[in-house]
Amino acid sequence: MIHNRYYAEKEKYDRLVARKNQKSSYYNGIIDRYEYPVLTREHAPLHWRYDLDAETNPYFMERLGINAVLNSGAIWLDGKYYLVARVEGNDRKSFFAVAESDNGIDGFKFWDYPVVLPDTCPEETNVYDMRLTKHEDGYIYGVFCSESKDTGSTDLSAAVAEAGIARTRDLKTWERLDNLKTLKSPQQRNVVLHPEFVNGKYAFYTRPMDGFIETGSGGGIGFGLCDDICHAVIDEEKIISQRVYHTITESKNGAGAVPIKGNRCWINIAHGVRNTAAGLRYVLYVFGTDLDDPSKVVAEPSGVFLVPLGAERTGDVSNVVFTNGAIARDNGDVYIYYASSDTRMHVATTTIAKLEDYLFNTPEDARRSPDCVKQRCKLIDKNMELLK
Ligand code: M1P
Repeated sequence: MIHNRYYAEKEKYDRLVARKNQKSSYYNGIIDRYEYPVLTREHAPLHWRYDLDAETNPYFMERLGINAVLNSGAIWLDGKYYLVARVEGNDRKSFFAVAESDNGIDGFKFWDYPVVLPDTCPEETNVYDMRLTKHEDGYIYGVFCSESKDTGSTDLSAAVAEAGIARTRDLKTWERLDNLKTLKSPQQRNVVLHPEFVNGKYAFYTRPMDGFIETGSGGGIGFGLCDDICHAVIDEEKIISQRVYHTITESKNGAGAVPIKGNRCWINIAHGVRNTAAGLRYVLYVFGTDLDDPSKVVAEPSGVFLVPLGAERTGDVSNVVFTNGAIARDNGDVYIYYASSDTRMHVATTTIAKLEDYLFNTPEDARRSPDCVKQRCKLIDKNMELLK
């Protein structure tokens, strides 16, 4: 028999899923933010967490709790918005699960079962942060971090991060391909597959790293080509977006959402990390690459695009915003899905026209305070004339 308490909890759950979201009062002319997160751990269905049976669960306890719902890949498919979320159990292991919504800003509901990826890597301990690429070859690819214990180290926490690759046509049945091999980089995280062939090859954005946490000599966002997606190997990675001293990418620089094809460039929404006395701070930034040669940066507005604000600033890993999914509709509307503090998912909306205006008309980083003052005084001078 189903435990009585289930019905009360189910009512709460249904109310949460049905809750309408609305734009917050935040304004910067670039993005709209929303009042509520779109996915939280409370969005995980009750039947994933509780044994509903009154006999075997007399206290109606969570048996397999969910700790967080975060970094989600995103895709528009057959009239619906889908997120493939990173769901982290109380046991710290992550898995992927599909949530769908009719409008992209509220009503996200998880499917009854999580994604069951073929278990092809016995050494793999954890998977997370899937980027979904609708590729021109007809498949939807999920590229994600595949983490294993570093058995060559005496440090218990030492791990190895690689890029796992799976593909599907419907988000239901998944085929696992070989992990990406980058011959010159020992570890990879934040790898993204470009949606189009480049010179007839599959093109990846990479993030070379010396170790699991520190990127070390890894200079930023790399770009590399490969012939065979089933056994993907990249010989050469070209760093297209460097880490730079005293900028938001000083400590780490990683690709985020799959690039969006604009009218003037590919729009890349990425994350930059800097170190502070309070630990690492993750923010989003945007850069544009050439439509014919996505390894060539053509627009680099300075500074942050989206930062953690208010309640977003706290969570399991505080002071973090992270994106690995955005949806661009044919009418130019863009939905950017981002996680705050490794805990819950939000949406911010904008348009391709606004993103391109931002990309090409925001001044570049002047790199030094005196030059930044000059840059600001120029803007103030112009405005003072208008305000006279
Ligand atoms: O904790 C913040 C983020 O840390 C990692 O990102 P990066 O590889 O750039 O340091 C990722 O593990 C990501 O999942 C996490 O949100």
